[in-house]
Amino acid sequence: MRLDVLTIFPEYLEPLRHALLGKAIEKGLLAVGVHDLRQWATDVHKSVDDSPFGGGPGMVMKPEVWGPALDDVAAGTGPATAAQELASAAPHVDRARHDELHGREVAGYDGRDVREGEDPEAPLLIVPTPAGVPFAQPQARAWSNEDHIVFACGRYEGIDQRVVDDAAHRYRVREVSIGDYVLIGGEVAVLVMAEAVVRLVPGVLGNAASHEEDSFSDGLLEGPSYTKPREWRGLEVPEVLTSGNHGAVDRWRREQSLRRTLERRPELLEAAELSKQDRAFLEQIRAD
Ligand code: 6GU
Repeated sequence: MRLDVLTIFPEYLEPLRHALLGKAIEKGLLAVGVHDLRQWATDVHKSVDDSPFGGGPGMVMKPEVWGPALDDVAAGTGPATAAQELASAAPHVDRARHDELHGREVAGYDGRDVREGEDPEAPLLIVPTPAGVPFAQPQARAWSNEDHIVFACGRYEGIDQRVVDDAAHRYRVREVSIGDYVLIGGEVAVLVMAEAVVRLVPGVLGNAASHEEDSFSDGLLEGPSYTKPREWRGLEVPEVLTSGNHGAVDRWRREQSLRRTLERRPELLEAAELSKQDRAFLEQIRAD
């Protein structure tokens, strides 16, 4: 997978070099290019924004800068070839991760994000904006199958809408939000989405089974986890977890997951796949 990021703050994307993403780069599963948008500025002041038509506060990012920048990044031409290729920050280590040691098969997720009339070969263009459709685990899964994702980070009041409309000739374009709050720009949202997507690329996390128990993978929140010691500051680990009864452990985990989802995200229960036993358990705690 290749990720390209267009931004006026390339240094904001430094964290992509660390931890999981750095490991994916080291393994050759991921390439990341970070491009300074000002390389495509046309005037001596390297300006990238202008006042909005119709008036109002703030500035709008200019189409004559964004248009050629997106053309070049899609084609790998012009200043885009001089991208700062991110290398991993980690010292090279060939120690297998704990979750790689179980010999499980690495498998990808089914399904891609291709809409009717779109070229499935066109790269995906992600435009982070608080006015976008919500980004969630289904997008993370679908996008983990992409060869090339480009992120266009807007600042100020956003990017001239014609940039997004025109980019649809070369890209599959998605305007997305990472939540109901306003950030100053799209850079941090790109870090969030890149991490959510890249950890699902086959071989990055080591095994797909470790995703199957993630929150949201079955539409429910994950329950609590415990490790040694059995007793800590007077607090005991729930007895069932040390009982050796795997059936009882599985049922207890399911119930913790249901309880937590009911308390914190009750709306998720409507879309989740629930057994008769699940429904009976929820009825019981609702009654308590
Ligand atoms: Cl994706 N971008 C910006 N700038 N603000 C946001 C956002 C994205 N998601 C929530 N707020």
